[in-house]
Amino acid sequence: MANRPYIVGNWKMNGTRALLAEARAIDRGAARAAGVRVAIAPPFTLINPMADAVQEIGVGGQDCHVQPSGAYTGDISAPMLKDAGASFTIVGHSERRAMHGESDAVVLAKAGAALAAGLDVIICVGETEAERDAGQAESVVCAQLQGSLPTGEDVAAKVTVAYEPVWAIGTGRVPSVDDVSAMHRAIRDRLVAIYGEDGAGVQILYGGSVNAGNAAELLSADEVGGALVGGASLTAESFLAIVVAAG
Ligand code: G2H
Repeated sequence: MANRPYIVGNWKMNGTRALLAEARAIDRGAARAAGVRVAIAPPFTLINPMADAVQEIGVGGQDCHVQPSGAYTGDISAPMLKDAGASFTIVGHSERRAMHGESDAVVLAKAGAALAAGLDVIICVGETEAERDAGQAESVVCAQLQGSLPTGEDVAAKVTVAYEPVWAIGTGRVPSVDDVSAMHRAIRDRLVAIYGEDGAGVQILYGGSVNAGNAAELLSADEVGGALVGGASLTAESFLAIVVAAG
């Protein structure tokens, strides 16, 4: 059976408990959109109250530490996410790769830690504008996949890939549908090379300035199985418009 479109909100460092009202509204809207799978990755502080407040949507982390516990001041481990009510975590977002110096090896270790804790993982990849201009977009993304994706028995079913061109994140700029299709086809080929036939079932999300106005077109591109949405996921009105576009 084909996967349902998967629409994931990444709230980044936004939201206090007041924003749980939006999550409840998103949850009610998701219940009316049964053909679409919906999730939110709020900041760590909201994972537990959000998990308690919603019924339809998944709740996840935006990152996790590679170790399950220890002297790592300020960090959160995958078992902690799981204990708080998360069912998945994002790893390797470009903001983590750029601002926290996370290499493919670190992203791979984090993905492994998440899987070991019983979480699904959304692994982000994407090229910078300079890399695209240099004609290196596909080779950069494929190298990130090769270095960041965990392997092993039954792992593919727990992995989602998010393609987020760095230059499209929070900028209002998006690639053409043809460019999204070409990259997502290349990612699919690489997934099949890594996972064999299981790679055909891994969902590939597009992320980067997705909004209610451009979602339907971006979601129509080849091999796009959903979207990872930042700014437009912070209100129920804009996020549910994307969910509806995916249905
Ligand atoms: C890309 C995306 C969410 P935005 O980071 O992961 O954010 O939709 O705000 O570009």
